[in-house]
Amino acid sequence: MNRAFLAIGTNIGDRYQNIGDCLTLLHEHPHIDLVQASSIYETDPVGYTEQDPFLNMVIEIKTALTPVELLDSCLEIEHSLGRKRIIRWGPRVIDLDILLYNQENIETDRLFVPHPRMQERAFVLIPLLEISPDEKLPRTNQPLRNCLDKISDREGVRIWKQKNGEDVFALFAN
Ligand code: PH2
Ligand code: MG
Ligand code: MG
Repeated sequence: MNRAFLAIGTNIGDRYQNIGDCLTLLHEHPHIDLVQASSIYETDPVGYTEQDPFLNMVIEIKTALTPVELLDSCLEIEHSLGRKRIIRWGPRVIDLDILLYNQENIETDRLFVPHPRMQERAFVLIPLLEISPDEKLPRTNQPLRNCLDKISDREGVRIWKQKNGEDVFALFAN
């Protein structure tokens, strides 16, 4: 079995519902087990700032899927939740990104793992470190905690729903 971390982001429509739908589809996937969830954070948009705030969270999964199979499953889930790609970094119903896959370093046409911008993004690092405080980058072995220390605008990331074991969090083993 492989261990992976996924980032979920949404800023269109009923954001909590979108997260719930996304987690339900992941939970129903025959080759994905939900292990751990972060709390849900509300975050100021990064990159393209003329858009509504996001809800973001990070989850840990176990999977028998290869990285590319996992990518295809993520894209399928985005598609079935109505994701349309219009503006890069623009508003989205759901964004489901692979952050880490074991300690592998993957660079192909379709997929870069670790996610190339995760080290600069407090909306990814804060929830990731909540569930795995000692997580490191592959190859360099750099603790991700050190990356977060270097980011100045962490105040754009606020707890929106504390992880509590109920509702969407009930889908997780831990
Ligand atoms: N995703 C982006 C671009 N900007 N900003 C926030 N706060 N949260 C996101 O998930 C996000 C973003 C592209 O994937
Ligand atoms: Mg994406
Ligand atoms: Mg993304």
